[in-house]
Amino acid sequence: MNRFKRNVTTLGEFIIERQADFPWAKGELSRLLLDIAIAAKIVNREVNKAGLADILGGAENVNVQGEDQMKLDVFANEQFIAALNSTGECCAIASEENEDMLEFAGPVATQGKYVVAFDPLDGSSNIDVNVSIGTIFSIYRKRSIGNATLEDFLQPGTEQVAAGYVIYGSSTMLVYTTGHGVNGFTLDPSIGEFCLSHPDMKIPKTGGIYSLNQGNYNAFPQGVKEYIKYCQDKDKATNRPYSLRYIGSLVADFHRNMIKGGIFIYPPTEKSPNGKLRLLYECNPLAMIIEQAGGKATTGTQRIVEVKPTSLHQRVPLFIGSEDMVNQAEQMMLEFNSEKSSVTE
Ligand code: P6P
Repeated sequence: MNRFKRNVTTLGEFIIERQADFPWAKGELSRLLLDIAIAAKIVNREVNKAGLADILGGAENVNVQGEDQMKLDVFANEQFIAALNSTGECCAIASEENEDMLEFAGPVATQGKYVVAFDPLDGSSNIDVNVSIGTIFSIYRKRSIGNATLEDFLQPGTEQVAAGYVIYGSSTMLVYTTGHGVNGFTLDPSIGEFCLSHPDMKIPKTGGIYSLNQGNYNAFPQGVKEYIKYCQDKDKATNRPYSLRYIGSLVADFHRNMIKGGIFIYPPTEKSPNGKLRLLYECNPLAMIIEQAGGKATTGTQRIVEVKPTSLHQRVPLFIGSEDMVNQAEQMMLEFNSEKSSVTE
């Protein structure tokens, strides 16, 4: 190996090399992605010492979801908002932690070309038990003339210009797509850089892992119950029974399936007729990533990225992962569920 050639590609180098993919975006999208990465490094630093700092425990606030806001949630939300505000490219954001969209002040409000929807710290209930958690983000071009409007956030997932997630786990990774494949970068704390570790990620076409909260079994639609039985049946030819793995942290369950193959399902239940997960900043970005990696993402009856959003915090059922496994689950939803699973609020 040439001793004068570095064998790592940093996120910054990679984004600049790939700038040619976007003749229309003279570096703005690159700047946006790099600022998101900076916020991720700052959040990572706090996540890694959450057990030490007094950052654990409820922040005495409750977010729009009615969930206790852990202090790290609030911290992460503030870091990503500050990072996106500093880019000069993002004019407004929508966050799981904020009831309404937030428009940035000054000239960027009208000159900024992008809006970003994000979940700053998904799976935060796992923070104090040291389980992997994550950030998920989705980037759209602003369509409105002048200031951003709610409509700019209610574009279908097919209109995303970029999507990604950060997983704060045994290592910290940033995985993103701009519609030209999926690439994963692992944070090297010794140099404070995300380095290309998983080029051109592809999810296996099938897998041996199914991931859902079995505790809700009695509330699942019949099609999901039938699919669970299918996963548990013994069949050598299709390597069944599959293994049930459920971390309870979406990004961690999703990332495991990206690497090993598998399916993650958050179905409709009586308590949550449209499932629990949010279309704008959880399902759509992960759906863009999985499709770019050769997988599939549906509501059980409709392609996730084709759902027309109607509100910022809209929920949809989510079947996502290896193409063959999602097809099988969808087939059972079609066969055993007479009523279509609706995707209204
Ligand atoms: P349940 C975490 O609270 C989260 O939003 C996702 O990260 C995770 O996939 C899901 O909820 C787990 O929900 O109902 O199985 O505990």
